[in-house]
Amino acid sequence: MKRFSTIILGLLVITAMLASACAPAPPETIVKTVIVEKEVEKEVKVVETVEVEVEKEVEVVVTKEVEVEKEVEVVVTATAEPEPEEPGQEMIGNFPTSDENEAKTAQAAADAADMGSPDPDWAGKSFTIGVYSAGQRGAVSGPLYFWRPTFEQLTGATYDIVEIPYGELREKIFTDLMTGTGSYDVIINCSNFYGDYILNDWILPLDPYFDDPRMPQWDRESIAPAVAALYKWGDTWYGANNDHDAQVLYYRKDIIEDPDWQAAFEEEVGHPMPVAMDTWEDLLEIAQFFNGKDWNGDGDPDDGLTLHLKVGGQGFNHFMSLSAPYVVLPYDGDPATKVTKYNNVYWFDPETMEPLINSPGHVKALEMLMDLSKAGPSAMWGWSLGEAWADFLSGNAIMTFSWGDVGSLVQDPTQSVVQGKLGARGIPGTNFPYDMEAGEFLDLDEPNMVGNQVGCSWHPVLSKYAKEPDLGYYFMAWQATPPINHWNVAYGWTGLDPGTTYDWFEPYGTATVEEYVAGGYNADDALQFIGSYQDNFFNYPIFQPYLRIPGAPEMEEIWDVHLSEAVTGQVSAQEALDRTYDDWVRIVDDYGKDELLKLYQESIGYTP
Ligand SMILES: [Ca+2]
Ligand SMILES: [Ca+2]
Repeated sequence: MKRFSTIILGLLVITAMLASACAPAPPETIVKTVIVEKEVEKEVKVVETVEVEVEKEVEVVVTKEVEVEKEVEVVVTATAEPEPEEPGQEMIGNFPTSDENEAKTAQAAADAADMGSPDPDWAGKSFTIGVYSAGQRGAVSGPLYFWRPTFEQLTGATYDIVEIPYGELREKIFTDLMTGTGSYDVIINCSNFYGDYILNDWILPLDPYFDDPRMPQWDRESIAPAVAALYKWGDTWYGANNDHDAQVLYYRKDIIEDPDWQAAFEEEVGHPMPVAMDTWEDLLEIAQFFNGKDWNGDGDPDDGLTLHLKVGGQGFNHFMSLSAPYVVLPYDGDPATKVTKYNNVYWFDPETMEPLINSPGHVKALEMLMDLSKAGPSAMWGWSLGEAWADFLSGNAIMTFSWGDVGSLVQDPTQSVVQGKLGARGIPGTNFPYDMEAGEFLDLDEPNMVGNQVGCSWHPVLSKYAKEPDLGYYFMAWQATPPINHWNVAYGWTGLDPGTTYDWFEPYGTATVEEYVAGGYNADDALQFIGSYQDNFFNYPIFQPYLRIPGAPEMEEIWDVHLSEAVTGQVSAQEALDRTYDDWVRIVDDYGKDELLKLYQESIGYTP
C-alpha cells in the first residue's frame, strides 16, 4: 500500500508540474487545451507501467518516481518538437525535406537497407534517444528527425529525441547513468565516454543481438579499423556504426594552384610556394601570405585560414590533430605502430600514468596553433564549428582543417561557393618532432606523419537502464546498415563522416565517383575529399592514440579551457599546458592512478 501511495504522490507531483507548466499563457486557450490532452494520454501510460513494476520491488518504485518526472520532460520536448506539425516543415514522402533528390535517394536507401523482422510487440511502444543538440537539420541530431517517420512505418513504434547542448552532454548523460534513472534508452555518444562506461558497467554489449532475426544486419568488417576500435572495448561491440571522425586539411585549390599567386608568393617570401603543404610550417607560410589579401576579388581583405577556437565548441580538437606529429613518434623496429614508453604515445607515460601533455613537443605545437590563429580573423577565437566552416564555405578563407563535414558541405550550393574548387589532403606533419627518449627535438629529412581519428565519431550505445533495449537496438542496427549509413555520410548536414568500404574508392572500397556525382557532388571534389580521408586512415604510417580512459571527457574539457587561455594571449603555451598537467594529475588521483593506468594500457595496446 505504501508503494501505491508513493506512486500517487509521484503522479500528484506531475499534475502539479503540468499545471504550473501550463500556467503562464492565460489568453491562449486553444493551445493550452491541445497540450493538456497529450499529457493526459502520457499520464495514463505511466500509471500502467508503474503498476506492472510495483509487483517487483520497492526500489523500482523509487526509481520509477524519478522516471515519472522525466517522462514529463520528454512530453514537453515532444510537444515543442515542430516535427510533423511544424508549419512550413515540408514532407516529401516519409522525409521532412524540401529537396526532391534527397527524398528520392533516402527512400532508395531505406528500400535497399536490411530491415530484419520487426517484433509485432513493438507496435505502440516508444523509447528515448539522448543526443547533442544541433536541431532538426543539424549535425548528428538531424538524421534522427529525418528517419523517424520511416522508423514509425517500419515498426509501429516511435522515439523521442532529447537534445542536450554539447557543453552539458557528459554531465547529463553520466548523471543519468550514475543515478540509474534511465532517461535515455539510446545515447548518441562521443567515443571518449567509453572509459567511464566500462569502469562503471553503464552500457550493454551488442554482440548478443547480432544473430537475432528481428534485427537488421550491418557490416562490421566494412569500418576502418581505427574507427571500429572506438566502437568496441577489447573484442566486445558496444557501439553501432554511424560516424567516422578524422580531421583533414581543406584548401582553395583554385587559388593555391594559380600561377599568378604562386609568383606573388615567391616574390614576397623569397622561395617557391610549398603547395603540397606537407608540414605545418609550410602551411603557416601560406596562410600568413594570403591573410589580409583580397584573393577572392570582392574588394575586402580575406582570411588565411579559419578555425573553431571557442571554449566549449570542440576547438581543442584542432590542437589535437595539429600536435600529433610533434609528439607521436613511430617505433623504429617492426611494426612502426608498436607502443612503447616513448613511441606511439601522446597522452600519458604508459608506465607511470604521468601526463605528457606539457612535453616540449606539445608546447611547440601549441605555439604553432597560436601563430596559425593570427593568420585568420581574430573573431574565430569565439567561433564554434558552424561559424568557422561558414567562413570557408562562403569563400572568405583559404583553408581550414576540420572534419569530413566540410568536404560534403562544400557540395551544398545553398551555403557554399567552393564547389568545384576544393583541395584536400591528410593532416600535415613536421620535420621537427620531439623525441621523448632522447630528450631533444629532431631535424628530419622527411616529415613525421601521424594519422588521426580526432573527434567524437558520434554513435549510438545502449544504456544499461534502457526500458526498451531491443527496440533501441533495432533502431541502432537499422541506421548502421550500409545503405542508410552511406546515405547519411554523403549528405553534409547530417554531420556523419565517411569511414567504411562503401564510402571509399578502390582499392580501399567499392564506392565510385559516379555515385557521389549522382548525390550532387562535383567529381574532382569527391576525389579530393574522400581521397584525403582514405589517406588518413590507410596511408599514414602511425596513428595518434585516442583518449578513452575514465575521466577523458572531463580532462579534455579542462584542456580546452587552458588552450583557449593561450590562444587568446592570456598565458604562454607552456603555462597553459602546465596548468593542464596539474589538472590531469588531480583527475587521475581522483579516479585512482592504478586503476586508470591499467585501463590506459589496455586502451592503447601497451604491454608492460
Ligand atoms: Ca575579398
Ligand atoms: Ca562527424
